[in-house]
Amino acid sequence: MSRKGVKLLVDSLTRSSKHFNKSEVECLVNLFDTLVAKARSDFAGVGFNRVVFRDTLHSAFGMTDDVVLDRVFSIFDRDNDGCITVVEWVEGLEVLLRGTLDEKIKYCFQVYDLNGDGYISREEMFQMLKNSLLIQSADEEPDEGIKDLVEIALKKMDHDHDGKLSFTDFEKAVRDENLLLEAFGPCLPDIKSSMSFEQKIFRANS
Ligand SMILES: [Ca+2]
Ligand SMILES: [Ca+2]
Repeated sequence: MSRKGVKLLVDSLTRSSKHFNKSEVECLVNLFDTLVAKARSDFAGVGFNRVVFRDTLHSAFGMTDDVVLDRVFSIFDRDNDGCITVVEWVEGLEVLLRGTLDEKIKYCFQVYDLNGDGYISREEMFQMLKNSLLIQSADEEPDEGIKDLVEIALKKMDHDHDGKLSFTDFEKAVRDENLLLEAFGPCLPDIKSSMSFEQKIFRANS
């Protein structure tokens, strides 16, 4: 892209950005260009694919869970074409790094709603909890413990008692108790890795 093109892009992204300033947008566009160059010819010049996305989030934020990373990719890739464009990249990172509680509630709900049908089902809670807990647990019968956790979560969060969590259920529960935001497993960068990411990426211009 020409220098003028980049400048116009940065200006327009800065205008639409809720939480990043101009120099931060510039840094993220530079990082985007590096990633596109790494992504070979899949989406030449336009964006990068799932593999590059996963590697990047893995090394930047220590996110390793494939189920979570696949969901995060789908959330970033809003038009569902398998390619992360510069707009999708900046707007996605905005929620991860600077999101308000509202934005994060929406994001975490989308991660946990694995099949995207608008509800977090028992099975989805089970799968998420199993993924995030098994790594730490040496228990020989972990499934029973996880089933218990699912029932506890439903009891606490399923306000309309239909056996699954709607967005309204989830939102209300997290507003009452913020710690429930990542109730079914980590899906946001922890403070330490997001701070070091910002230091590394935004340092150039600040
Ligand atoms: Ca896309
Ligand atoms: Ca679902």
